[in-house]
Amino acid sequence: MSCDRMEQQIAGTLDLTQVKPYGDTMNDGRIQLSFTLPISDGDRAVEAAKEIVISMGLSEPLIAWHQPLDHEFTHFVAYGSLQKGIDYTKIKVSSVEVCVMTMEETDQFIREQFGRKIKIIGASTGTDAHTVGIDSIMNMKGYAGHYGLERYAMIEALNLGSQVANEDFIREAVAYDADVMLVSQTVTQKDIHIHNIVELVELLEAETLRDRFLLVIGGPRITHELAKELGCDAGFGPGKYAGDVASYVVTELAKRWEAKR
Ligand code: B12
Repeated sequence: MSCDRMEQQIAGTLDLTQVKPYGDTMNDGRIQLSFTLPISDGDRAVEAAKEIVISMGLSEPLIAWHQPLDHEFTHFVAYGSLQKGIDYTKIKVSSVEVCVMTMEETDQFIREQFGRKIKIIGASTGTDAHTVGIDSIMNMKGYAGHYGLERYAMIEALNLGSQVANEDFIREAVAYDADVMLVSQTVTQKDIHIHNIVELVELLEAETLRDRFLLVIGGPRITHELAKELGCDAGFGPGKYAGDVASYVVTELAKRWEAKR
């Protein structure tokens, strides 16, 4: 079947105002989920798992797999069908909108627009000990085939590592004369990431430094929307790499420089 033909068929059955999960056929609403119950494995446990699936608003529950984790806990893989769809046409998200450039294009852009290297400082701040996220953006090697900022000829990158106090981060950023501050936040227990970022923004504001830096945050539960809400310039989550950040940063800095001229 040609792609056009397939698209027509999908167009005939797919209603974007009522989108449901796809299992075997369009609109069947079939989903797979897994969970653990604090009960012993057995026939009663399987029945309980089916009721859990129904209590989630799913119909046609099927327990495809169950296994005791120990005497009192059982893990289940279940299927069920969702009856209600969602209106995809009404969904709006706020995300960083920028044309992503290659490393070479970014370097060339910096040469032409600024005539000097752009300085970027980064850290995983507060008590957060996770470094892999900030390393993946900043380190030479990068992540998943995407080189990090240290590799860019026209970017000077300083990675302070993890557990950097906000006060120290600001002091280092000033001493480095950074253009951009990058913050990584991985732990989100008790909203620690939010408190941490709010504190950083407040400290920057108190020292009238907020406008001096482009402030970009990232991490597994960071969205652009959240970043803006917290007073940052941009936010990046999973699936974003050095190229996305570099492209955003240089484009935004160029806009600001242009506005000041
Ligand atoms: C490795 C790891 C550790 C290692 C960290 C080693 C290191 N040097 O980083 C160690 C063992 C030390 C560790 C410790 C802890 N961990 Co841990 N850890 C993980 C694990 C397995 C992987 C994280 C990771 O490296 N991901 C890979 C990176 C590349 O992904 P990423 O961070 O999302 O980064 C991407 C984007 O988010 C984005 N990004 C990230 N940062 C930035 C920054 C900027 C500026 C930008 C633009 C983009 C960006 O770009 C990256 C590439 O796309 C996760 C579970 C998991 N599978 O995710 C748990 C996890 C993150 N850890 C967790 C916890 C709870 C802890 C501990 C608190 C455990 C404990 N009780 O001691 C401690 C932390 C102590 C502390 N003070 O922080 C929880 C966090 C739960 C939560 N939501 O709060 C997780 C989710 C595990 C879990 N399911 O419970 N951990």
